[in-house]
Amino acid sequence: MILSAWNKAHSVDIHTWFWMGAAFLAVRMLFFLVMGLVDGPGHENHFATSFFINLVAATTYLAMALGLGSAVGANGQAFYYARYIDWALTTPLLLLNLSMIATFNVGRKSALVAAIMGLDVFMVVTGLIAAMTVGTAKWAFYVLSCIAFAAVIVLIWGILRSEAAKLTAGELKTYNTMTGILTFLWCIYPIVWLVGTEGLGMVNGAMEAFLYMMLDVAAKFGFGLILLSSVRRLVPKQAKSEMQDILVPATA
Ligand code: RET
Repeated sequence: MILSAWNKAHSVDIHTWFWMGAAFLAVRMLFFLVMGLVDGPGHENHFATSFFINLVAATTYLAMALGLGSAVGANGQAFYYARYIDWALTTPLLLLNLSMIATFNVGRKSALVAAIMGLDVFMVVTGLIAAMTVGTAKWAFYVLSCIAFAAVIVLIWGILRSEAAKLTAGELKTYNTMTGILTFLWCIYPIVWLVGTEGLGMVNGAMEAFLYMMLDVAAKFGFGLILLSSVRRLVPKQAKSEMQDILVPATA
């Protein structure tokens, strides 16, 4: 099989990928901290969430690199529960970043934003249960997780996007770019899970760790970078507060 041949040819130690992930994400975390302090006013919420996302991820990778955060599942195979703690904390914040762009003020659409973030946490928790179990339970929870994921995607392309459409053309463009990148990258996770050690076992742990590391770095690091370069180009704070005055009575 092609994948197992690739695995043998590239038998890099799993911890190499964890150390690389920790290093990338720590640098990124420091970048957001410095940017937040230097360039904060007007964009501080974006900097704060991006900083926290990278802080959690860098800490998770450090823990995994040091041999922590794994347990043996019902199938006798070790799995990293640390990933799920990371995702449970960071993916809702990535969606919060997106919601901040779409709504300008998330408080206006708190129920919608809470529903999106709640479904996302449900997706991660059911994914963890799938990873820990075997047989019917594994696949039932995998499907549940995929349904929650699909619901998140439908909401961000549907109701949340229609909120972004009420703002400026620039905001909608940013929203579409961010949502497109997010959808593309996030769709790869359930595929890696399926072929990886927690699913069908078609790729080994090192290959799985490499793929997740690349995805995590792109989803947190790349997404945050594009987000910040976009929000800095968007309408100035003054214009935004006028926009809020218009939006609040209309939607209250
Ligand atoms: C799992 C397995 C079960 C089915 C689904 C999954 C989706 C996971 C996703 C994770 C996204 C993680 C991100 C991390 C950022 O650093 C739990 C793998 C649907 C979408 C973006």
